[in-house]
Amino acid sequence: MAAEKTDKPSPVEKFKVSSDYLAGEIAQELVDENAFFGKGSVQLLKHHGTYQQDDRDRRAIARAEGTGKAYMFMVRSAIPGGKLTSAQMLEQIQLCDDLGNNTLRITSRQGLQLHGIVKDDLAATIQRINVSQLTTLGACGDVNRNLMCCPAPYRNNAVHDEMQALGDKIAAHLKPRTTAYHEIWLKDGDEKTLVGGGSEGHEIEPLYGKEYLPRKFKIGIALPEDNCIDLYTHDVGLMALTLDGKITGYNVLVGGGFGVTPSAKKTFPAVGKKLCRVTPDQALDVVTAIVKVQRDFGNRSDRKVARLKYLIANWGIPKFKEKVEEYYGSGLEDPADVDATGINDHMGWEEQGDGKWFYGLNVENGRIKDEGDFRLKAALQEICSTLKPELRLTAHQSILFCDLEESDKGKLEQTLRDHGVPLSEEISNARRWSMACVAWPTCGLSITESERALPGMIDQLEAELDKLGLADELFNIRMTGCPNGCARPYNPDIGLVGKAKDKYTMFLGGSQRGERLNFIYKDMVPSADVVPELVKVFEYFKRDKSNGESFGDFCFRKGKDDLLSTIDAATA
Ligand code: SRM
Ligand code: SF4
Repeated sequence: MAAEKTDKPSPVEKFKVSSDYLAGEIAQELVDENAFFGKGSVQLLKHHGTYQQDDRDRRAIARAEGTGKAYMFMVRSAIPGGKLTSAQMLEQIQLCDDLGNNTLRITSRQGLQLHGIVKDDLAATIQRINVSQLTTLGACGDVNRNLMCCPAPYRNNAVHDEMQALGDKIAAHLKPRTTAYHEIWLKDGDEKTLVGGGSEGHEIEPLYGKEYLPRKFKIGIALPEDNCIDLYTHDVGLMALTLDGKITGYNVLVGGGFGVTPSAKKTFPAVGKKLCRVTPDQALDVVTAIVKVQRDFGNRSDRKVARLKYLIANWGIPKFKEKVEEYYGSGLEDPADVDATGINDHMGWEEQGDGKWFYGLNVENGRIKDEGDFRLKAALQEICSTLKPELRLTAHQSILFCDLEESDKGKLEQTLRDHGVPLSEEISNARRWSMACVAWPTCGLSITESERALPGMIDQLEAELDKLGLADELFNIRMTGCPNGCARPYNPDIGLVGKAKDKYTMFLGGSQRGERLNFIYKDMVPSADVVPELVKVFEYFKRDKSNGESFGDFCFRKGKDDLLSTIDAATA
């Protein structure tokens, strides 16, 4: 599936190449009278961290009124390891109130997204994010995306700080260097060097060149005993190997990725495979070599099969490794025989190892909002302006308040309670381990509801699990509004993927550890039947699980045929 050099480049390739390093017509179109950008700019804008969208809830009304689409923009900040200050969070919240749709969203890659920005406010939004010393550059587009890293601020040894430091180094190294970002969005006098790009000239795109990468590229760093960032779903996953509290090296996993087009048989989800083992000193250069191999050999004619996972499926690991070694300049050690053994969502109180504390707050589907008695946005504003903790965003769309004193604990909990925000400890396992992508009304690709549908299903599931005496069971459930997989639904215990209007494909048999794909249990399940269908499987699980077996491991052991035939027989 690797493209032949003679294959015609895809239209997006042409837009990139002719854009003078991502400038294109964006600056001119930004000030025209339209509420939207043209086709080429829409593609280029992604590299600047913004997507043109329209309010899909309003489409029918707009059609009836003859007013056309209600255009608006999603603006994504890339935040390596999800590490940000209280002041930066306060500015994003202020932005969502001033210019967005009054909500802010923590993403499944430890980033932040604003929705509902109109074109006239786009530049001001990006400027304000930059002034707060975050950036949207490279948050989307055919470049390295937000780098994920275990966010837990453990300080009993240097392991977590070292992983984050490596992540910061890789993220900075792989940032686009184009000056177009600064020229288009930032005002004179803004701190231009703080945001990743340089100001030396366009020839300084030494890694990406004018074509950038064939497709998005994702990198994550985690530990085998705590795969909280879902390492196997990344183009490149670095699994830290430790001895006596020190990082001795990293196992490099390659070729994970979840986007699928069910009608195109050539597409598939994949979990990363072990490539090699590197020392901490080698990690940056080996990752860079992998990026360069994908840059030079990834498919540039068919974007459906342009991710690294297709190059690896086409070549196989030995050939891919050989090429990486050639680009790196020497041989690479075989990987260690280590796999993920566990996961920690880092919710609740934990001592950091330096006498201070962090608190993990579960944020349902990452949406920070004030709605009725639930006032998370106001609670965050108070916490960030009084306690001023350092913050970390998790890969589960949640938030850690870090570096707190023992004496801050009461104040933090009271602030959350005063604003109607349930503490993580009060949330059921089913809800705490659930995750949904954005989908309607902003995502242009969504087929079904996701973020707005999952909470209601969890309400039902909680009641059913209580009845079955399974409320304490630990399993993860993830929903997406289409098969692109933004909430990573192809490796958890339960995956629900929007397939047709109000219908989902049900996947079972993954695990919280994330190391294997789940399988399709039933297709085209109407939303109203999702929980009843799950309950039947939970009933079987209750009857037949072996000691300590998790729901996902049980489904995996039984397999699809057994699950279907046994459950059909029991309900006939
Ligand atoms: Fe995603 C596209 C939202 C994580 C795979 N994703 C989109 C777009 C931009 C829709 C579009 O192209 O028009 C969605 C914007 C919705 C909106 O209204 O905000 C969108 N993706 C998200 C977020 C916000 C989901 C969330 O609920 O948190 C996540 C942002 C992460 C970030 O901060 O960078 C998000 N997307 C993911 C993940 C999970 C991950 O990276 O850990 C995946 C699966 C892993 C992977 O990349 O393989 C993912 N998104 C996709 C794909 C399929 C890619 C593919 O290889 O085929 C698309 C569509 C595409 O690229 O063509 C997509
Ligand atoms: Fe949109 Fe599909 Fe991603 Fe959900 S999975 S945010 S519906 S692209």
